[in-house]
Amino acid sequence: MPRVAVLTGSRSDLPILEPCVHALTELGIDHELHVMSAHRSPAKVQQFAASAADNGFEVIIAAAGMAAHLPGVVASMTTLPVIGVPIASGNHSASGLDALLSIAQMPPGVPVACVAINGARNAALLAAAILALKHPAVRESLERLRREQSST
Ligand code: RP5
Repeated sequence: MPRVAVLTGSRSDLPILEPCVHALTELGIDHELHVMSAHRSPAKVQQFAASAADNGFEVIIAAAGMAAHLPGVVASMTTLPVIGVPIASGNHSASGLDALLSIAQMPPGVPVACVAINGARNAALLAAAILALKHPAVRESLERLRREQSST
């Protein structure tokens, strides 16, 4: 089965990522969740990102708040698609607008797809859409989910 890496900059981000993990599970997509910070543990980020493709990951979801450089740094070290989730983190952030701009405003050459502030579920669904191009089982799961949400 395809594998998705879900990375986030702090343990404090984990509650916001629950809908992402839930959706990946719901869709039957294997995933791993890791906490690593582009500024507090850059060596860990480099080690993970540079070897992610060789380790069988097909999409990376990277979440961060405030300066939110994790998604861009990860994207600089891999050609795997990277989906960024801007986090509105506690009392420190500018309501997540800081992270949104940091993630969305990647300079040309190293793209990061960006979902809404705290848009963790959509990050999972976008990862599924990418995987569905290659994995029929994921496409079927995604189509089923769309049918279900259309009927409510
Ligand atoms: C970012 O800084 C993290 O992604 C988090 O959203 C924010 C605050 O981190 P903590 O101080 O809560 O660890 O790197």
